[in-house]
Amino acid sequence: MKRRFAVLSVLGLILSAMGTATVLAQPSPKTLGRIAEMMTEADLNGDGKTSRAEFNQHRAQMFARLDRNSDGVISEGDRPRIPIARRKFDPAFERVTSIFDRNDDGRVTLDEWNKTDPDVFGMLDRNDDGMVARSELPTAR
Ligand SMILES: [Ca+2]
Ligand SMILES: [Ca+2]
Ligand SMILES: [Ca+2]
Repeated sequence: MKRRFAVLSVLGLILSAMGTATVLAQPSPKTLGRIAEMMTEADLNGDGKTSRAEFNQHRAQMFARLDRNSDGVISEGDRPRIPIARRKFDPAFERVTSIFDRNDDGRVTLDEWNKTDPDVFGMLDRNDDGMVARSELPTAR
């Protein structure tokens, strides 16, 4: 069983995209690419649009991947033993805790994870139909 760490880079994308509302208001080309990539990844049924449900499911999957021991919390206990895996896990873990660990206890609960601010999806869904279509992505001209 090969645990792919692509998901961690996707997570990095989301976290970068989430930085602040300003990031989305005046995104750099790099950020635009990341956001587009993230929304494409979250289009789980491949219909070219990402629904909020798909977005949430995608996020739940990411939480599950980081919560390696499945105790409902992303914490030190999830750090892989294999050094090469750890090198990839650590930066993601640090980013996650720095953003989501609201009560500063070094752990990110599912509750903390779900309280993201700002609401990236809401900002991307410009016509407010609960879907983010490719044409709504900031990369689209
Ligand atoms: Ca879809
Ligand atoms: Ca855990
Ligand atoms: Ca916490």
